[in-house]
Amino acid sequence: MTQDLDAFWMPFTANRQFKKAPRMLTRSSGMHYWTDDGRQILDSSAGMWCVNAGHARPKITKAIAEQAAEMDYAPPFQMAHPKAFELADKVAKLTPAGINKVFFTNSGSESVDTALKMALAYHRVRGEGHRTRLIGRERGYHGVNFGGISVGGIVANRKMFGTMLTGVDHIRHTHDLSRNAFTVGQPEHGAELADDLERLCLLHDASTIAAVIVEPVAGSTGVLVPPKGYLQRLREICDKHGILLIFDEVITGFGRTGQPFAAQTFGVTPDMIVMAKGITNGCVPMGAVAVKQQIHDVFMNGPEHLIEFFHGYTYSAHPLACAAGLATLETYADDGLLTRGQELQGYFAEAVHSLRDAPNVIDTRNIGLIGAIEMAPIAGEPAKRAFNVFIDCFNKGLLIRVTGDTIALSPPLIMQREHIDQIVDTLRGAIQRAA
Ligand code: PXG
Ligand code: PLP
Repeated sequence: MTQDLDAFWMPFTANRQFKKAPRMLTRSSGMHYWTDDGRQILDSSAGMWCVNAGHARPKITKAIAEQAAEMDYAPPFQMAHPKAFELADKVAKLTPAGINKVFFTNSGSESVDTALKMALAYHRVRGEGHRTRLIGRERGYHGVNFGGISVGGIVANRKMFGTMLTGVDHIRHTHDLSRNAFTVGQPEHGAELADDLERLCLLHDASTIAAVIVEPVAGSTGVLVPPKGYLQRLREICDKHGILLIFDEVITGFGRTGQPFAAQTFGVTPDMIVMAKGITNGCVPMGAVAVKQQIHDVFMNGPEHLIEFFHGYTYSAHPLACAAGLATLETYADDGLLTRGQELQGYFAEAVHSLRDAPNVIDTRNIGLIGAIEMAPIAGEPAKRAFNVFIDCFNKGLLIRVTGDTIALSPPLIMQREHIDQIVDTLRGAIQRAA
């Protein structure tokens, strides 16, 4: 390796380990990456849950190139460009009925903080400024900005950073291997965990709570599938107490669970949907918050020449991102990808659960085209076993994501059965060698 790796402080990476034995990707197409030494790597994580249509799709790369040549940038404050409206309209048509206003950001983290600010401001504009509390969930991941780590529930992402947002509380997570291990699809047990929100309503008084934010399927903490009835129950409690329900669909959006959004898969409509990643197939950074009409409408008062919501980013609705987003949604439609999970999830589930008898596997779980294999940690060395499996797989031509001792699978939605077979065969070998 002749390249100097010194200056780049890598995000969420074991920097010293990486720089001793770098894993460099230099090209991608369809289901695959290629490394700097020319090896083909099967992508079982859609990059990082974002390349849902597979890599280097011609329609998308062409749209980005053309947009860059035609208009590189347009100010999004008090100015606009046509593709921003076109993309907002197309995104709104994919979300559940009633959710039809779209605010653009550049990432999932920015979308989360945007949604939290919208929720607080919404109540204030309505004369309920006493609703200042935000409720998250243990093991939730909502990005890395201060709002997101405050409502998030991952200890390592919070403990180094001092005081979080005040007035935040958390409901319990739903992960329960004692009752639900090796469940295919949604777990039977745990709907009652939603009642933990009632506990917080009693503790704080519901009139102080602005919003609850949850991932329909928690991704980053190891694929936690919601128990049957759980999300319905959360919705009921929020409705009863006038609390906004925010779904963070950064990983579940754009076809991952067999519908455009997990809200549709689970039949529960939140008040706001946070999205990112798949909105541009990961090609250009972009995020968005989609909200119900009435949330938007309460802001539309006061003198018409005044700004209604004091929030936005230099790169909100960036022309390259909008061009990529429009081409991405066309590509999803061309290939039927937003519902393709429905035909493939049975085969995928069988493959994932076939690993239940591999050494040290303590759970296998799945929903749509998301799979997870949880392994018992090596005594005294949490996360080491999964990391060993990750390195072994990479050396054998497979890219996986691991979190703690859980392997998370979320391949591009274009995958064929033979890719699923290769993923599971490679994993089985690596898990055996990690025993
Ligand atoms: N919310 C959720 C539910 C996410 O999964 C974010 C917010 C933040 O998005 P940005 O674009 O700011 O990273 C995410 C991101 C993994 C993994 O392997 C998942 C994410 C990011 C990195 C790794 O589980 N999700
Ligand atoms: N910091 C400074 C000094 C700025 O001027 C701006 C934007 O104008 C920002 C931060 C925020 O940057 P962005 O809009 O890209 O989030």
